[in-house]
Amino acid sequence: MPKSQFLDPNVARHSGEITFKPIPVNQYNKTIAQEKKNFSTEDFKRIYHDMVVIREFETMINLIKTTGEYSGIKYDHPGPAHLSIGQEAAAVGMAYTLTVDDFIFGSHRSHGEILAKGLSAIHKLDDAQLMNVMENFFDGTILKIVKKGFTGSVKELGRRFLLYGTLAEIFARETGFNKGLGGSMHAFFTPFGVYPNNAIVGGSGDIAVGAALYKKVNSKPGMVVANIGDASMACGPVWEGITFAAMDQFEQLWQGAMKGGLPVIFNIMNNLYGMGGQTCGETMGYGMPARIGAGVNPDQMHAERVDGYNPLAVIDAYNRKRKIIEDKKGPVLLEVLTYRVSGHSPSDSSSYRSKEEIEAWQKQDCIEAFGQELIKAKVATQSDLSAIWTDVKAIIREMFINSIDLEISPRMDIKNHPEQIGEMIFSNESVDKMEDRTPEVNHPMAENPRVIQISKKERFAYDAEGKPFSKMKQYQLRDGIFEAIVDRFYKDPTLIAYGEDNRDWGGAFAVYRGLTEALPYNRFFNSPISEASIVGTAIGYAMCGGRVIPEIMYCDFLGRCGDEVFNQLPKWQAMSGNVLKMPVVLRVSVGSKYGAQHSQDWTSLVAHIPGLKVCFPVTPYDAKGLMNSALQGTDPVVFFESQRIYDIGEQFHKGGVPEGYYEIPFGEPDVKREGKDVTILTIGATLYRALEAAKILEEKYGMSAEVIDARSLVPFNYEKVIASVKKTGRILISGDATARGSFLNDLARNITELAFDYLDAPPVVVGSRNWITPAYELEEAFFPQPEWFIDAIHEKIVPLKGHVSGQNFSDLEQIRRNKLGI
Ligand SMILES: Cc1ncc(C[n+]2csc(CCOP(=O)(O)OP(=O)(O)O)c2C)c(N)n1
Ligand SMILES: [Mg+2]
Repeated sequence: MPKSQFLDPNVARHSGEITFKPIPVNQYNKTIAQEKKNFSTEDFKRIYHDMVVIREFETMINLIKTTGEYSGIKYDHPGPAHLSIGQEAAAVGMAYTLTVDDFIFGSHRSHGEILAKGLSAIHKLDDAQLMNVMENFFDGTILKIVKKGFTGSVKELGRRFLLYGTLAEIFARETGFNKGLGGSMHAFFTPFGVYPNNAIVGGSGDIAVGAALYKKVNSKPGMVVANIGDASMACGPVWEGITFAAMDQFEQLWQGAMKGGLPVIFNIMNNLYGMGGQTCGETMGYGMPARIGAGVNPDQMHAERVDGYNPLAVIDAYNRKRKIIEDKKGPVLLEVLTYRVSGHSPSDSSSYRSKEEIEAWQKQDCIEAFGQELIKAKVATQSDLSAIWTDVKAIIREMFINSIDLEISPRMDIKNHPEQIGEMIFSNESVDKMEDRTPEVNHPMAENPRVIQISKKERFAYDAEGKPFSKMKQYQLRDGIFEAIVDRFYKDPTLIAYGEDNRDWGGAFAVYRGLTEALPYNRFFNSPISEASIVGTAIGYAMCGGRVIPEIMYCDFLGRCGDEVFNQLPKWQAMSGNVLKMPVVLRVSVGSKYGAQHSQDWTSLVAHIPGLKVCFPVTPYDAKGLMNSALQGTDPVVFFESQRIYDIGEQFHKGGVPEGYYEIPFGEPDVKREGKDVTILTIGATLYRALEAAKILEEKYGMSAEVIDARSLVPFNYEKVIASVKKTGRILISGDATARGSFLNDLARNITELAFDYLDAPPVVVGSRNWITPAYELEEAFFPQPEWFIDAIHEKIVPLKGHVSGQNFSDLEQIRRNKLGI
C-alpha cells in the first residue's frame, strides 16, 4: 500500500534546536578481580591465547616478508601482508561474544579478525557441528591435511583447520579457504561467520549492511559487524552504508516483526593511521570516529569509543551493544581504539611517525598488559602464560610447514587445467528460489491492479490487418519486465527489490507500478539516493543467500557505484573459490533527452568487466524472457533498459508475448529482419533505427539488409552472426555507446577474425560520437541515425547508386577525428 505520513508545515517550521547526548569515551574501568564473576579462569586464558595466536601468526608473516624465513624455515611470500601487531585485543574483544550466526566483514588488515572470529566460533560449536563443518568444506580436503597423524581433540583439530586454511589462502594454495584466489586481503570462511574482507578499503561499509538486511528480511539469527579502518571512515561506501542502515523506514514503515533497526555494528578499528596519514590531526576532522554517530540519527548510532587495548573493555561494549541490536535499535557505531605497532605493510619504514610514539604504545602492549593483570589477579601464573606461547608457536610452525609444502598444499594446476579460473567466473546455475518457504505477499497475484490491467492489453502490437493497436492498448516493454519480476516475487521468498523512488512512484519509468500493492516494505522499498549502497547492499544480501534486484535510475549514475559494479559484484564468486553465489540483477536504465549526464549508454564499460553478465533487450518478448533467465540464475546480471522504448509493443514475436513463463538464454542474438545483402548488428534501442535504415535500403537501393539484435553482450554467441555474414559478406555494427573503446569495436574485431574469409569489406562500426550527449534537440547529431547507416555502407562497404552522404565516413575524416580525440 502507498504510505501515508503527513508532513505538517506547522511542526516542520517550528523553532527549536537539535541537541546531542554525550558520547562515552573509554568509560570501562573494571579490574580483572571485578570481572571474575563474568569470566572463568578458562575464559581469561582463552582471551590471552587468542591474542597470542594473532601475535605469533602476524609475527611469522612479518619475519617471512622481512627476513625470508620463520623459525629456521625459508619461504618467499611475494604477495601482500597487512599485519595487525598491536591490534590483537581489539580483534579478540570484537569476536569474543559473537556467535557463529554473527557475521563479520573487514578489510585488507583482517588476519587478526579472521583468527579471532574463527577461534570464537570453534569454541562455540559443539564437536559434532565443528566436525560437520570441516568434513563438508571442499569435501574435507583441508580436514584431511590437518588430521594427518593428529590424535588430539576436535577443538584442537578446529584450531589447526583455521590456522592452516587461512595460511594456505594467504600463500595462494588451492587448499586455502578460497582456493588461493582470495589471498591475504580477501580471505574468509563463512561457516565460522567470517565473511569477505575487502582490499578496496571501506568496501565492506555497504556490503555488510546488505548482509544485515538479509538477516532482517529473511528472519535469520545473528548480527553483522562491519570492521572498518579509521581512515576508511572517509570512504563513500562507508557513509552510504551508514545512511542506508539508518533509514527511518525500518522503524516507521516496516511492519510487524520486520519493524525496527538493522542488526549491524560499524566497528571502527581506530589504529590512528591510514597508511601514513594521521586521521586525528591530519586527514580527518572527526577527532574521534565515534563523534560521527551524533550526526546520523537521533539515537546517535549509540556511538562510543572503547579502549581496544583492553580486550575486556571491548567485550563489555559488545555485550551492551548486542542488547541494542536485539532490541532492534541498530545500527550501532563502535570506535575501538587501538594501535598498529607493525608497519602498514612490511616494507613500511614508518617515516610518518616517531620511534618514541611506537615505543610508548609498545610499553602498554595489549597482550603483555593483559598477561600481567591475569598474574596480578592470580588467574594465571607466568608459567601458564609461557605454556600458551609455547603451544601456539608449535602449532603455527607446524601449520606453516604444511602450508608451504607443495605436495601437501599445491597451487591451482593452471598448466594442466588452463581454464580452471575461467570456469569459476560464473556459477551458471538455474534456481527457482533461493529458499523454500512461502513468499510474503499482500494479495494473490491475480488480484493485483497492474496484473489485471495488463491482462486487458494486446500482447502483439498489430491487429490481424497489420494495423498497430493504440499505445495504451499495447502490451509494452515495461510490462514484460514487470511480469517477469512479479512472477519471481511470488516464487522466490528471498527476492527483494529496491532503488530510488521504486515504491509509491512505481519506479521512475513505471516498470514497478503495481508492486507497491503486492509487496510489504520488507520486500520492496525506496532506498536513499545512494547508488553505492544500492548496489553494495545487494551484493551483501546475495552473498548471504538471497536474490535481489537493485535499480539504478540512469545509466550515467553507474559511476556513483563504480567500485561496487567494477570490483565487488563481478569478482566475489571467483575470489571466494566459488563458495559464494551472486544472484543480483542490477537494472540500469539508459536515458535520452536529458543531456550529457542523463543519456549515456555505458554498456561497453560494463561489458569490459570480467564476471558480469550483460544484456540489453529492446522488445517486450526479449525483455520478459531475458529477465526470467536473469532471475533464474545465480550470477550477477547488469540488465540494461532504454527509456526511449519503455512503451514499445511487441512487433516481432508472432503470437505476441506469452502469458506464461519462458526463458530466453543469455548470449543468443536474434535475427529481427531477414536479408541477404548486408548484415546490421545492433545493441539496444538502435535496433529500431537500423530497421528504418533497412527499409530505406530496400526501397531506395534495392539492397536487402538482415538486422540482428545482439540482445546480450556477455556472454555472446557469434555463430548466428557469422552465419549471416557468410550469406551477406558485409556487416555494419551499431549501438548508442560512444564508439571509441566500445563493445561495438570488440564485436567488429572478433567478426573480422572469425569471418574474414566471407567478408567483402571490413566490419564497419557506427556508434555515437565521442562527445558529450547534447540536448534533446541536438541528439540527432550524436546518436546513430538511420541515414548514418546508409552513409556508412555507401562509403565503407559498397557504393550505393546515386547516394549522397550526409555524414562524413571517409578515412581522412576518421584520421582527423582521432587526431583530435573526438
Ligand atoms: C579505495 C582504496 N584506496 C586506497 C587504498 C590503499 N590503502 C590500503 S590500506 C590504506 C589505509 C587504510 O587505513 P585504515 O582504513 O585506517 O585501515 P588500516 O590500514 O589502518 O587498518 C590505503 C590508503 C585501497 N586499498 N583502497
Ligand atoms: Mg587505520
